[in-house]
Amino acid sequence: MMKNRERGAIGIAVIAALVMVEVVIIVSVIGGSLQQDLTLQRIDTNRAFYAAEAGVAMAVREEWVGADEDGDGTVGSISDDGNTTNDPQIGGASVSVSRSPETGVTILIAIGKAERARRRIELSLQDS
Ligand SMILES: [Ca+2]
Ligand SMILES: [Ca+2]
Repeated sequence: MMKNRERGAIGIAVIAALVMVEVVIIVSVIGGSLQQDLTLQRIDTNRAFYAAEAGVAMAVREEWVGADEDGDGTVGSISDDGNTTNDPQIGGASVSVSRSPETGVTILIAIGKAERARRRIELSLQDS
């Protein structure tokens, strides 16, 4: 028959093992949620980039046809009116493109935004 002391020692060992299992589970859950957050951040970054790319394509088209197709008042800029609420929405991301003419070159700067992610594309157009 076991003595009370031995049973006590076994009980403490079992409790210590359960605490270790619990720690392992908590660490894996926290690690999993961090990984999930990183994945969401990567998705938002891609969405912001594709929105910026689409904005550049829209701005280049305005330059190409010589018309202000989005009606923001400038040929070659997209929704560059200081109001972010009316920026074009592309796949859950938004974009605006500003245009700054320099000597011999026009610079288009597209900013794509999706949640916390931002992507910027700068394009230089040589004047013909
Ligand atoms: Ca425009
Ligand atoms: Ca705008």
